[in-house]
Amino acid sequence: MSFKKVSVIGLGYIGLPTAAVLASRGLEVVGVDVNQQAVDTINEGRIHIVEPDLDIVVRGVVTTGNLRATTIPEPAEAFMIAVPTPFKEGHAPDLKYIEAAAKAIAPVLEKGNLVILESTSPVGATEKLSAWLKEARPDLTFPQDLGDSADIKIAHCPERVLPGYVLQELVSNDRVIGGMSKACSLRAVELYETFVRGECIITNARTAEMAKLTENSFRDVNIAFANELSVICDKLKINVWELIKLANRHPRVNILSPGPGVGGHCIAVDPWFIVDSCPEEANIIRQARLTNDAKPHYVIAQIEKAADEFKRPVIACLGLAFKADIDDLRESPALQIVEQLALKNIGQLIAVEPNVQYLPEKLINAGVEHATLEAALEKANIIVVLVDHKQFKAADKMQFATKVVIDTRGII
Ligand code: SAJ
Repeated sequence: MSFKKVSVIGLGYIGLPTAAVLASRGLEVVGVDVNQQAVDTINEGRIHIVEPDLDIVVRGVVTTGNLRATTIPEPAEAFMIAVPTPFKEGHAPDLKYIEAAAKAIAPVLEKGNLVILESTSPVGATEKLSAWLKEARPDLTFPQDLGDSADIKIAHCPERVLPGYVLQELVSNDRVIGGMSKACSLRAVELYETFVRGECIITNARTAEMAKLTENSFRDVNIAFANELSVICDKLKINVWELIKLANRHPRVNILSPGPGVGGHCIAVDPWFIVDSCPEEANIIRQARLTNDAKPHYVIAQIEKAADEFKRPVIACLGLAFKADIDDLRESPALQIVEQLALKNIGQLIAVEPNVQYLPEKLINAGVEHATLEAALEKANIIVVLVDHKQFKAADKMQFATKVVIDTRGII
């Protein structure tokens, strides 16, 4: 039986694009979020996040009536949970948003429903979700007890889209579908096949959870290798960018790029879920996190050293976002570096971030100026490249010739 009405819980960077794409396939989609402002914005056909082309798709599906947003869950045939899974103190995963989502949808669950957990989750989270649902609805049966014949079908289908390319990757990426039983997986595949052109590959819920964590840990370990190389090369007076380019000529070597640290809410978070589950075993994974988290401090020390050569230098920091060509400042090493520099009072700070209208309040209060690239280049003694935004890559590099440049992204 094909799906007619689907509910997406959590209308953020993953939930909203997923809801919009499902709605664009003609399904009735009800998006649920606790944030009234986000709900109102979406119902006006607008969006509260930045993602290329998402505004056009949302406007279209809200106009046709295929997508509407609400704060109160209502019955549907399938529920897709796309809420955040941050970590608590000590890097233990915090499942409170999944638990809240489970409690919110439990009253409207009906026999035959499919519940999908899309949020990146530690191994065992899907089983916990099912246990929370069972606790709230003892009148229904669940796959941990009755397997294929349970009333409710539950699966973990981790999102794997890259911010900035979400609309393409939602459709083109392969999906890992980890059902709590075979029937759960098959039902979830039916839902994903309404919009995914990639392959839907079936496994169990625990393997699907671990697959997502593994992908992001793999990338974190590889970036840590590049970041460690950059520090080694500084000491040995070797240009790390040239070195990596040369090493990558080897047919089986593919080193990623060093940077000012690893940001975002995925790669800097998910490896900790593995470390939390297996603290004795996950040594390389833990060390990669520590190496990447140490990089912003290394960059700050480099800037302090450069500033020492001036009386009170003007320091222009290019970029605040956690990576190129997005507006997302959450968990950004660039932002962390500028915030900490502001506390050190080693000069006048200018931040250039073309993707945001205003600087975060913390920076405004600390006296950091928000300027255009041109204005910053004119005034600055020291230029620190923190993000490889397209505007910075396109700048005339002669403008940097007379400045002290600390280029954490290798674009100059
Ligand atoms: N970074 C580097 N050097 C590199 C690549 C990245 O320093 O060579 C830094 C970036 O600047 C950024 C951080 O790493 O600060 C993370 O950026 P990213 O582009 O590697 O990844 P995210 O966080 O935007 O998205 C990742 C993706 N995962 C993988 O590529 C394995 C995406 O597919 C996931 O869906 C997403 O995490 C997620 O939601 O988990």
